[in-house]
Amino acid sequence: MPSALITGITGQDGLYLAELLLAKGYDVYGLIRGQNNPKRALVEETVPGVKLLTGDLGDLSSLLRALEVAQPDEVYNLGAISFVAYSWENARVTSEVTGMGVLNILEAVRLYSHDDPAKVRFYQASSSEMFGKVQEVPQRESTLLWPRSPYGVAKVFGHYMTINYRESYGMHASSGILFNHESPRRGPEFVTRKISIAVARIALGLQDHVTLGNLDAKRDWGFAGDYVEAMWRMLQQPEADDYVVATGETHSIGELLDLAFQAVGIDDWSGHVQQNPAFMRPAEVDLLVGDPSKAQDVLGWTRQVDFPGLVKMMVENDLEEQRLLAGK
Ligand code: NAP
Ligand code: F7E
Repeated sequence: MPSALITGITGQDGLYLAELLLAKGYDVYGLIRGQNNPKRALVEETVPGVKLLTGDLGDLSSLLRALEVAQPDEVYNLGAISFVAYSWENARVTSEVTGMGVLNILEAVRLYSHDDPAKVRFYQASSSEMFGKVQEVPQRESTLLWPRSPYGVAKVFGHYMTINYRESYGMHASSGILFNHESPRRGPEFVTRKISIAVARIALGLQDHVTLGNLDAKRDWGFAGDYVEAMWRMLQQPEADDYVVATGETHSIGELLDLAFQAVGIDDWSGHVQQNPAFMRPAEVDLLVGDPSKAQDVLGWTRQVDFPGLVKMMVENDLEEQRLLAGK
């Protein structure tokens, strides 16, 4: 039975990846931080087959201990401070976890695999935020990186460190440059989930409006369940490499609002949406849209859920959740 260790097990992608690997017969270990992590119960309930190990990406010795227990064939480094807006106010801690944390886990894997550098296959969760001020459209693996947020800068560090460990030590270390991917498990601070929760609550008469920032922002949004499949496929390749994972389509916040409100039968949402500069960012990324050709050709990966299907899935989930919470 192959074994895998996932950092970021309490996050959106950690849960989907754990489900995928358990279904494939893996022995799955998840790294969980803190003495009383509030999301432990969620992980235990959603993926009861996962064995939780305590550790933190900032603590090399905890990572070494986790590797010794899990004896993994594959390590998926999904742990990060991942909210871009937060990264401007907390640039230092974002750099330490999202950037230096990658060095810590790479170094732990290198030390653990000292007898055979390719013993463990390693996945790094890189991001389209690394493209920032985009240098070409669509963005592909060879596009020059120009990050526009402390989060993006930290991800660039982790991305190049992963490539450096592959080239320096012969590690099987791959980096997935994933564009935005969403789901009913998305954190409520991200715009898709913020909107799906608000629309559900508006439809149920629990609130009147939602306050957003830049409505002109555009993103290449896919479904997280599809994207963890690409992560796994990367680690099944004979050679480690880097891949863009995206839909190849871009949509605005306005289009997202159209679809979300349509899902609850509201055609004109103008009275339900307000704007507040507090949700604007010091710098925005430009036209983010990825070219997934390499992932399609080499990994045989294709997305299953399209943008309207994703928005409908999220709003329907939040209608159900908010109804239960409100006792309706
Ligand atoms: P997420 O829901 O925000 O999850 C982040 C995870 O990182 C959580 O489990 C969190 O644990 C953990 N974490 C935070 N600080 C840590 C630390 N010091 N040590 C160990 N773990 C720590 O993120 P996601 O959406 O699942 O994304 C997974 C990864 O892909 C992240 O690296 C993200 O940056 C990257 N990514 C995401 C997207 C996307 O659109 N979702 C796109 C590209 C790349 P706690 O619960 O304890 O805080
Ligand atoms: O913002 C605009 C905002 O916070 C999307 C992370 O997973 O994907 C994610 O980062 C857009 C931005 O995601 C609000 O200005 C408008 O242009 O949902 P988001 P993100 O910043 O794209 C990348 C690929 C990652 O790697 C990250 O980890 O939406 N926007 N109004 C707003 N965004 C938020 N959050 N809230 C608003 O009210």
